Amino acid sequence: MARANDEMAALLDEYASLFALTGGDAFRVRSYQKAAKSIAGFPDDLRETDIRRIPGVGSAITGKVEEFLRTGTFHQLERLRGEVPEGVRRLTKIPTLGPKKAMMLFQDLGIDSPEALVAAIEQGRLAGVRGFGAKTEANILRGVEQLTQTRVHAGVAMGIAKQVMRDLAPLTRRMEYAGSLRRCKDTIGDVDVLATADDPLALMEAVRRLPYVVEVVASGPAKTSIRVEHGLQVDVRVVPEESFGAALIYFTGSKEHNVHIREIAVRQGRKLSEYGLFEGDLRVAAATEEEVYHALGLPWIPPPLREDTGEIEAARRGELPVLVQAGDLRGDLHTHTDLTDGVATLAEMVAAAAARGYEYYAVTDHAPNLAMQRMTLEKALAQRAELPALERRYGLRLLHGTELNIAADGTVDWPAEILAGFDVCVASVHSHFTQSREEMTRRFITACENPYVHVIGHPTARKIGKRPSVDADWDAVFKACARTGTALEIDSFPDRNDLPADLVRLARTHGVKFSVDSDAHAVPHLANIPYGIGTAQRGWLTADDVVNTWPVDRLLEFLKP
Ligand code: DGT
Ligand code: CA
Ligand code: CA
Ligand code: ZN
Repeated sequence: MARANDEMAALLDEYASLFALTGGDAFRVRSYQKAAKSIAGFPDDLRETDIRRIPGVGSAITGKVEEFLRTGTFHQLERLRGEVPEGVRRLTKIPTLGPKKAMMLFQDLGIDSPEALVAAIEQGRLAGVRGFGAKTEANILRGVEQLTQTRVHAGVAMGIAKQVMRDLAPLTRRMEYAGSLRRCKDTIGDVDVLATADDPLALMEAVRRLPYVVEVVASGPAKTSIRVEHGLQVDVRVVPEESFGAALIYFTGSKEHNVHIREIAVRQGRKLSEYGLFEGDLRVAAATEEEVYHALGLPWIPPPLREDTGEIEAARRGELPVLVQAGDLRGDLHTHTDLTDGVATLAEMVAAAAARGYEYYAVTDHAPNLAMQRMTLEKALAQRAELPALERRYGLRLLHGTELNIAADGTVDWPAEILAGFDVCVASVHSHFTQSREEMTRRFITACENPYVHVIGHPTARKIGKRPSVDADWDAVFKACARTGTALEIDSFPDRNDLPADLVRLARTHGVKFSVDSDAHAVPHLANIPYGIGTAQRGWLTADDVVNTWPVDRLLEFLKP
């Protein structure tokens, strides 16, 4: 539970902004805000304090505090909450809109939520409204996106999940993360952890006491939800040992997958829940996921496929793909060194690649057109000259590559005769992100048609939570990739995870091949590969779809111009 002081301060702040929105006097708005600050910063608990001793709290606010201590709220706040609907309050928080314009939209046009505002813009209903030009509308749409962006990328969520699980391990028998994290989604709303424990109450207590807890959202005998850094919530549930498998299926989801398999159970005259598969009172299966799926007449379905997008039908027909695994990779085709913007030397990167057991490894430092990297042909050739000695020393095949820049017109940094000297060329969009769909599509197709371009690097160029994907006719781009034998990269950096899974699956239907790479700029980045593999799995890829699982001879054949 939050401290009473913090709760009261939050209510007063809310009251201040609602008071301002409804045309309240600015002087009083400021006095509410000052009182809120003062209460939040007061060292003693509100409940055990003479409220009048708190600086900035006059008689009007004392009454509100006393009412809050009795009822958990105060009536003036509730009245304003009634006047300004919840959706309008969210509307006023859109960073690029501001409260004044938000209230104007509500009062004059009846727009009562960010969702309604987006719809109005999309339907052109704001055209001609004073102060809402095309540029403002674009800014508002971005602002709405920021407002609703509460998900974190899988790297952040995985780091926290692993930390929580390490810290709780001594109190648990079994523990797994479930939810979207286990399904290998690229963004995570909250982390779900399941555990079995000899002393569930002690485990719940330990969760509440984790040193990085920002807020205990809720805590009971079987579930505790905490908020940690980045505003991320972690749900830890204790489940019975004998139904761990059924619980793992349930809390792994997705919800759509769960609904579908529950229907299958119902058609069998059974009932499926997080406690197991039941015939009447008889528990037919519950202990392991395999047991539950088999009892439903299905093989075990890998979590990344569990989205109810055809995996249940495929499972029933015995046609689930044998998904590519991290262990299938024989090498990495996109990595950097301190010759450009990496932080490790070539020798350090190669040593780390060898330690991972790779059979081959491509060094692909940036090409000259990314001006700040100060790359030159001389530097690239000098790097190439170092490879044979490192190859002998570490016993793996080194490929000399480069990461080219796809210019606005689809051309790349070097002419054919220089490109021909590289074993592998990754080509990526690093500029002109906002070209029109037509221009961007043509740009990618031109790059694909360059016989020396083997892989399109981080194809959408998105940075999760920071930069949107570029806009292109992906069907047309993927057709060009298939036709020209150009692979698409799945960049494993968790803030990129690019190509995203839905596009991976689409590209596969066009017959495109993929390269799951680290894009490492430092030794630890080589370990990001599981994020890219998770995305490949969500895209239904098998090892054969991924060129860097292939033996080196088959790969070199693919890399011929
Ligand atoms: P997230 O957290 O938004 O990234 O996505 P999930 O999939 O982790 O969703 P979450 O945390 O709300 O719930 C975890 C799993 O629990 C979800 O994938 C399926 C299951 N679940 C939650 N609510 C329901 C529900 O109402 N019905 C069913 N069938 N399953 C649910
Ligand atoms: Ca979740
Ligand atoms: Ca959850
Ligand atoms: Zn790049």
